[in-house]
Amino acid sequence: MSTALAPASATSEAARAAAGILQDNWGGAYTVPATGLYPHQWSWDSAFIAVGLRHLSARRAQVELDSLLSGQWSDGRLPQIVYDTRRDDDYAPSATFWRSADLPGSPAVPTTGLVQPPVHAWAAWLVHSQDPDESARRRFLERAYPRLVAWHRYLEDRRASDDGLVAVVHPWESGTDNSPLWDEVLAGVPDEPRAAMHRPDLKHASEGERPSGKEYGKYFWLAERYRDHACDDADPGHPFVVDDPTTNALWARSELALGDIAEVLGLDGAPHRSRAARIAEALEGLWDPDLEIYVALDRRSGDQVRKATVGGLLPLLAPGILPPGRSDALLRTALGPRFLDVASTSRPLMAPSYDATAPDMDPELYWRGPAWFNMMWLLLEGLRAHGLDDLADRYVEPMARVASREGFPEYVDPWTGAGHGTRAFSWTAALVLDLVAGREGRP
Ligand code: 9WN
Repeated sequence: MSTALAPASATSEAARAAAGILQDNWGGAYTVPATGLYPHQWSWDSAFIAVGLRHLSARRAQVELDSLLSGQWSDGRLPQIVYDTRRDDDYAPSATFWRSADLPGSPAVPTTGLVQPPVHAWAAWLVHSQDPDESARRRFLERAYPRLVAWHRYLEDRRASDDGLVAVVHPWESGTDNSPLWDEVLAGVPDEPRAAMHRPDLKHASEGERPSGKEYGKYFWLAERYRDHACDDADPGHPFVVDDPTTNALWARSELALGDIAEVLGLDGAPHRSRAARIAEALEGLWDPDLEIYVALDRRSGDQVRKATVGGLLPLLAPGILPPGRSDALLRTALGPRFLDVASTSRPLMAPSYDATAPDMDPELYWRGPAWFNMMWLLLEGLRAHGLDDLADRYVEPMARVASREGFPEYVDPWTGAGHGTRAFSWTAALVLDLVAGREGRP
């Protein structure tokens, strides 16, 4: 089913260009995030991509998620990357680095052992809702639901601790790789992996826009350690175990979606809603009353990492289950000078990934300041969940214009919109398409 887009306007032009990018990056069963920099299938990328693809073809959006779910491990984990072995030299760490076939419970396809934030159940729900008939015809939810339940069970059984929150064991798992939230914990991680490190990413984005060599050394060291412990989460000496606000907020949001999916399938949605409420309660352990935002928590030291990042606003996605007053406080932070700064004449076009008032905020450096389209899409969904549709709508056209002017970049300077990272980036295209289709679909 296709959504008719309005005649020639800046937004419909952007939507047309976005559709072209998704076509170019489509490989038959999934969409690569970018043909040069990211030549495999990525987990949360596929979920965001499916949200946009549903406007072009509900069937293709289902196939995108089906193909990611076919990379699931027997313990339920959905891997961060499903590799295309034809491109093994073009991205590091590669399938050869992970050797997933040697690990117990790995799937038939080569993958990483790490995961990414659980946005999939929500994406599956949105894909289904776009065309429920096509979804029913292809038994999409029947296939996806048990796998999504197993995925959430993996998170709960293997990654949640007594605090009720899921931990990430590598910065790549957060999807916000070099966020300032990880600096303190990474300080104790060695930066020299045993194997030689290869950086094909630097062929596609400049050094000043990517994590540093030292950070990469730590990323590789942690990945080696996790792999060499058979990707077993019960490794008491693993030095990076952190409760991440993005992962936990999306887990709660996706549990709510599992409730909706269960009901369409004639099952009981209540256990999913209760679990979502428990996650929201547990999120209180990440609340920073001074910054008025959710932060990270280092499980090893028990200390909070007190920095304001855009992921800390994402509990806005689960309004009904936050404690009284939290939504108001979070909205103050979202709309205030650290992020959208709505009262200022120099307000950004999109929310920065990191506190605009922090002295080390860098508008060009990856997850340390630039604005990302997925985070802004999530934040706008959070505003809509609070009835702020008019405000959210105001961002759609400027975002579509910037994306199109800059060639659908991976991330942008929040104020000027100047593009950074790779171009023709799939989730930028998909989410612009979704924003435009959503706005045009509203009266
Ligand atoms: C590591 C694919 C991925 C995104 C992440 C983003 C970036 C990879 C990298 O690209 O991470 O997973 O090599 O830097 O940070 O969110 O999923 O687009």
